[in-house]
Amino acid sequence: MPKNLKSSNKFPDGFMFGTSTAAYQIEGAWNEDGKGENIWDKMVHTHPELIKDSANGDVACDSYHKYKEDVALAKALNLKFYRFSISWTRITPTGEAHKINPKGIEYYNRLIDELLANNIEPLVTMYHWDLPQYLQDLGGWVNPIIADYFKEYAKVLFSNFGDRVKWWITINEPMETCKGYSFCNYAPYLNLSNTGYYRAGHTQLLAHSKVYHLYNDMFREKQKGKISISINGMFFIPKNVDSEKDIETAERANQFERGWFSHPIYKGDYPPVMREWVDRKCKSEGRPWSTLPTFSEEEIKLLKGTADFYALNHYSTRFVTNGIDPNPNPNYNPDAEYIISVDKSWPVSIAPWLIVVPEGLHKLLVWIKNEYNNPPIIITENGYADDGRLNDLERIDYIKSHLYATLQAINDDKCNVIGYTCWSLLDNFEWMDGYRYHFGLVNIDFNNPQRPRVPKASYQFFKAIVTTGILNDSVSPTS
Ligand code: PNW
Repeated sequence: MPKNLKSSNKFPDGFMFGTSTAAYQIEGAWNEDGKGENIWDKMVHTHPELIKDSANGDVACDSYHKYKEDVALAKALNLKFYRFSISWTRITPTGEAHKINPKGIEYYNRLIDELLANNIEPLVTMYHWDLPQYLQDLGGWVNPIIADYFKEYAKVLFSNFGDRVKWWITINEPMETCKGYSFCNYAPYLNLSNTGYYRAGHTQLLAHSKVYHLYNDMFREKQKGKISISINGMFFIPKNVDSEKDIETAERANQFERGWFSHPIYKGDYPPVMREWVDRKCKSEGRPWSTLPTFSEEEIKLLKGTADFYALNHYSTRFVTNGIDPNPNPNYNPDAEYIISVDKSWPVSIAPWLIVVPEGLHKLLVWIKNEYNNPPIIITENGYADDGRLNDLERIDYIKSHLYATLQAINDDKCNVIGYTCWSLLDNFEWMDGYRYHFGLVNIDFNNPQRPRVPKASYQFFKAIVTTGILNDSVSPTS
């Protein structure tokens, strides 16, 4: 934790503060008003045992019915924007754009209008992991045709909401989507190894580029919005900073983690180190082709330059050294050949993966600046997990130290960070972990059918920063 903040503790004028949620994690109403089944509905209903406590998102925060309360909470925080996602199967129940569900359109119109009436800008994610089940039955993201379905879905969104929505995220964390096809981390809970992993990534990149060009060709001139894709991942730092090998390994790990989706968008193709390592490994295994697919020249052209800002989701950092991990963790790609470790002094949250390393965020912002020519960056997710307590001092420390790291990147390194989004406004359904981990600034009692919303200490803390644009010691009771 920064104990004595320096004088440069003010965020730049116009800096945007927001909070984030996602449809499946908060909405509930899984089968109401014509909504179709998605891959999460299917998995939680057919295989409840896969989820902690057999939990599901059937009701979740009931935001489908209580969205006005959510907007009021965002309003009282003085947020500039609210990031939420649209449930694909509310709009088109099968994922096919010729069959639109008018009640789905109406719901998001109500939500968007409520936000704007309260002076909060919507920042809308088109896809936060809830693929229509019909499209999964066609193969899901490993089938390239899904990119065209996604484009047609996006056309429905731009046509219906683009007059009022000026900030779009096509896909949330494409790398996590891929884990649903390779390591059984999420729905559709498949284990197609790295073939599924890279194929799902390839289709998502093409889907993103198609939507970006659709916007340019048909909507941008009139609607004047901005589009990006939220790219997540750990940041990797060399365990031994004096070791050339560790430095090289950390760079390779970062390219496999973040370059995988950023490099095609900023530079036109997969990172060269990823191409080289995956191809070599596949060859050594006697495979007839590489598991990492290839873009055509035309696709490379279409991919390059398809982000109006860099949308970064970030939570944690690891040390790396070169080598093959004897205890491989499915969250880390074995093709990249690195071994992770942690510093014992780093605090660990209730979620074992969420280890608190604010200097990692600072270093990561500088890495993005150097790698992609200083793009405007919006941190579209950052947040902390606990048991849902109201006096959430650890969350305050986490947000405070990560905002401080952001200020250091802005002030000391001239990184062009223009916004920060806290994950999440509300405690919600945390995917395979059910309701065991809580990320909200607002507590929800999931045993109470009314789903009462109670702001936590961190809510008041965040409100003070959002309102003043200043991070100082007085905003935190723990400093
Ligand atoms: C994000 N990691 O996922 C998602 O976008 C949210 O839906 C989710 O609730 C939130 O973070 C908290 O988990 C992540 O391995 C997936 O570092 C993986 C990682 C971080 C976040």
